Amino acid sequence: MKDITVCRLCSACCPVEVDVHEGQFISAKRITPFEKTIICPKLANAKSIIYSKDRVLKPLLRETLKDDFKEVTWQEALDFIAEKINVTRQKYSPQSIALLRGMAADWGTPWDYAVRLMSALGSPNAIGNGSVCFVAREMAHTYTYGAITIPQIRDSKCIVVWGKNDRNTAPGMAEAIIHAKEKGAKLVVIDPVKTFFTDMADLWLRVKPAHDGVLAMAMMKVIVEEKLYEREFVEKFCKGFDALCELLSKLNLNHLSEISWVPIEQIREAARIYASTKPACIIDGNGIDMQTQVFQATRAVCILRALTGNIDVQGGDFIPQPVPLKNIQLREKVATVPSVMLNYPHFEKFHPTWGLHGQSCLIDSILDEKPYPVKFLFVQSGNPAVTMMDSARVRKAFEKLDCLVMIDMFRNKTSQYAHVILPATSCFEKTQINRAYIRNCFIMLQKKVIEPLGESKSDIEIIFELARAVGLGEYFPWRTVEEALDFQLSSTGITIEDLRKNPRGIWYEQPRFRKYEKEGFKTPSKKVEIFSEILADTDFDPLPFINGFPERVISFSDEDEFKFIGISGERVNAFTHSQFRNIPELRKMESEPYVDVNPLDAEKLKLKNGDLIRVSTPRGKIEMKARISDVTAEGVIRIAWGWGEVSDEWNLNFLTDDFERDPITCTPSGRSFYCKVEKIGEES
Ligand SMILES: Nc1nc2c(c(=O)[nH]1)N[C@H]1C(S)=C(S)[C@@H](COP(=O)(O)OP(=O)(O)OC[C@H]3O[C@@H](n4cnc5c(=O)[nH]c(N)nc54)[C@H](O)[C@@H]3O)O[C@H]1N2
Ligand SMILES: Nc1nc2c(c(=O)[nH]1)N[C@H]1C(S)=C(S)[C@@H](COP(=O)(O)OP(=O)(O)OC[C@H]3O[C@@H](n4cnc5c(=O)[nH]c(N)nc54)[C@H](O)[C@@H]3O)O[C@H]1N2
Ligand code: SF4
Ligand SMILES: [Mo]
Repeated sequence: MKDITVCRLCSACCPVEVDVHEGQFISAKRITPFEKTIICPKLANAKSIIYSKDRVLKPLLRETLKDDFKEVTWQEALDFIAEKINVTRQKYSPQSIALLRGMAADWGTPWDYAVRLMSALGSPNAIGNGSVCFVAREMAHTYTYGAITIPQIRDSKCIVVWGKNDRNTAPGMAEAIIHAKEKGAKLVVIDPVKTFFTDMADLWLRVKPAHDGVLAMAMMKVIVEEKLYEREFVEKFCKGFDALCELLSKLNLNHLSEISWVPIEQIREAARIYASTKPACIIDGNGIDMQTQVFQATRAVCILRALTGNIDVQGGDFIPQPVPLKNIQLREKVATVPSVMLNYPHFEKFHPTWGLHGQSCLIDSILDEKPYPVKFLFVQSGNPAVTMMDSARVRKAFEKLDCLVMIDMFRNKTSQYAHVILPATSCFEKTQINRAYIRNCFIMLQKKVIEPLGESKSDIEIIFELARAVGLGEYFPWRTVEEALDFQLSSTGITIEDLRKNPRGIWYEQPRFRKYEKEGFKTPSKKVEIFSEILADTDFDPLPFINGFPERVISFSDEDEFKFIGISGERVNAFTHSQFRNIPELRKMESEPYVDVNPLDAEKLKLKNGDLIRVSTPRGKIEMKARISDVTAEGVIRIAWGWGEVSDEWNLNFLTDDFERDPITCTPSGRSFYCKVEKIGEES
């Protein structure tokens, strides 16, 4: 039997057709409108992931971290959790209970239920990892145009790929880029690393890691000085253009070129191509997200779109028309309770449902007990012991907790600090509405195609169970997940039944371009805010970098010993972050991690391919084999990402820093840091 659903083995959220036989998952393939398609190895091996012998299929419990886990019934696990929650509430406060959410369980409807549970408990501390992922980017877009824009790649004549590698991370987007390029679109790629797309590009700007803000300002300077901007759009629909011109006039292009490592001619060429080829879109990605100045750097990129009038036009960057689901998060119930993120008030509030994403603050509050101690933690669909910056600090914090409850399909390094593991289903064993499909006027059901394995339950059902166990069942009156989803959908006129009948999705409304002409933008001034009205009365730059570029954008830059810039490495097709190294078919594709070293550096360090090297920072060290290649520039190394799940020696986040953060979005630099590289062994 064929069935249609959404794959959520990574955050690309691809629509897929699944072959199911006698209730067993057999295979799946991506649904794509393009002729040239990209095979996803994770999906190709989804069967091995779903039926992996490592799946946790019953609740696991231990009284103390010294004990071994024992299989228990759901009732026993829930009773244990309810007791610990009650003790925490009495001894400390409801807000000493927190929930930390990884990427996997979806920022769609499951997140709403997790937040609702925390609100009902009286804690504002449902925290996601979006400060290092796309949420910081989304805030920068929102402060500029009122929403995050969506690149209209297929119809674009000029595509700027800025810190994104869709070939490995979002195959549908990559296929669209390839398609547009074949139809004649220009491709400009901004990346410190050589990738599939830099090889295909008309122009590749090898920017210095974390210097995207500088580069964006330099491109703006060219566009303004050469009068390549869209005058009518800027005059009618933007606020702050004069202030921008004044700022740009003070910047020196030679200096910007020097600090961003991009030759002046390339800056000019990129600016000219982007500003004069219409329509054009910019695809911005995690290469900019995980920087300590993500907010202003992304704002600068956003302003480039505005200057060229590429907003809300076909083939440009579209302003989405979200599907208006009911907001069920109950955050109003905890509105007066300070969260652990109280030092980042803008980030906490910029979006009605994204919620809180300063995960670093959670670690602060466990360790420093300010504004109060967090003592009880749920970790849902994440592996923070590996994926959060400064793993040693994170682990020290987890050791200090009274209780940690994980909700996951597998054990992982974070399990070392867990008292309970509640077994979650895989994405193919549950029904939910996927966020990717409600942000933009289109809605598709991620539909259960096989029954949950063992005693595993979907993330939403687990929240229902937890609520009932702690006496908050009244907040979750729905008998089934689908009934709850229908309640959320009731404001749209669409039902789950409609979505089932239309498995390929439903347009809530057709996309409308140039909406701003009638409606304005959803910003305080109703214009594109080159100059942010919200930030005008704060200590933050209302215009990106109006008070200069931050001196230090890469951690540890003032330490003499640490000469190399380390970049957190490629997301390879076979894995999602720390996941799937336990799946033999996928592990065969990438059996061990490497540090990519430029040949000039290899010569200086007397390194051969396969030699063992130690990479260290003031935070810690790792050891991996060297791979000599020109993917990075001289002085820059790239360290394979996600391998900390296999071994602590390979945990890149033992090197990263969690103290220096973007002042608005709390984002630490997981992307780049200064480090020391030493050879410690010959090729084996
Ligand atoms: N240095 C550095 N740090 C980084 C990054 C980097 O590139 N460099 N990347 C950052 C980014 S962008 C992100 S998003 C984070 C990712 O951080 P995490 O979200 O912690 O990453 P994963 O390793 O994917 O862990 C996901 C966990 O969820 C489980 N899981 C999978 N599906 C489900 C499900 O449906 N339900 C439940 N309950 N569990 C499930 C998996 O078994 C796994 O244990 O890491 C960030 N950290
Ligand atoms: N296979 C696979 N797919 C995934 C994931 C996965 O783990 N594995 N994770 C999912 C998640 S949660 C996310 S957030 C997305 C992220 O997906 P992407 O946004 O594509 O992120 P990355 O591939 O980490 O990095 C993108 C590019 O940024 C470049 N880069 C590094 N530093 C800089 C810099 O300072 N400036 C610029 N301009 N570029 C830089 C890198 O070299 C890389 O080519 O992928 C999702 N898809
Ligand atoms: S890229 Fe692969 S793993 Fe990620 S959602 Fe798409 S099919 Fe699934
Ligand atoms: Mo992410």
